[in-house]
Amino acid sequence: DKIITDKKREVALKKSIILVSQLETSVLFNCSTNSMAKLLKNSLSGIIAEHKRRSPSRSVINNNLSVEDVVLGYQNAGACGISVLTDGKYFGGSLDDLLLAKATVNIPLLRKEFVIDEYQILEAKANGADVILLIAAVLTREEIKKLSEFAQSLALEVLVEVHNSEELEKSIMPSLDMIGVNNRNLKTFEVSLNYSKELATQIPDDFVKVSESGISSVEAVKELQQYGYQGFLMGEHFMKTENPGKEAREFIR
Ligand code: IGP
Repeated sequence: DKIITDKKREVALKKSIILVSQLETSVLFNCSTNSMAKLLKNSLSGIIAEHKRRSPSRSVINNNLSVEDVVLGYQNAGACGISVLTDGKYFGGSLDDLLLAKATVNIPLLRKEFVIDEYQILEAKANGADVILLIAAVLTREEIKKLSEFAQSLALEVLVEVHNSEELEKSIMPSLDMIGVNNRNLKTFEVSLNYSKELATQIPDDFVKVSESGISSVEAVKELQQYGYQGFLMGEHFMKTENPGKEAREFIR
């Protein structure tokens, strides 16, 4: 389903315009201030907590909790933002999860998705996202530029995810807000915080540095902070518990 026809695109654009105008006015007015990058810069903890039911690397993580309970728990814990998986096939998520999260909390939301087309960015905006993710492994430099500039034009922030120095070099451009290093190799699922440590010095200071995946201790966060990281994207460690918000509190000062 990678092919999106012009007709589909046109319909989606119309739908999105209607959906955006339907969002509460407060949501629209908050757009410019709901900056995840700014919150991360000003936070001592920098936790971006993720809502994730299952994953290809671990199958079921948590199927019993409601989106509302999870995201409210994260917000009450003091998270800087929440990442909501909207991919259905591999992660059991949906755009409805994102919209429900938007209706429940007011901290910035990241649409966690394999974005390859502007259509998905409009969907993100229409369903309450403040930030989109672009995965450098599946995009060319031209695509990253086109998609990030489109997101910017909708007042969305952009987190670009990289896993090695080639992906990082290809991605650096002014239309990004945050650069995330994924500690998990998406092909082998192998996880090592060394990816973040090794790439840290190569990320220009203009971008908020985010370390993603495989983080499960306060010590690991503190160590990554020494390397200049201000954001920590954590999912499984919280979601595998019965009370993700409570576990998140252990990480937030
Ligand atoms: C969270 P973890 O190991 O804490 O659950 O990881 C997040 O980084 C991970 O879900 C993720 C992801 C992705 C998922 C990072 N990049 C791209 C789907 C697509």
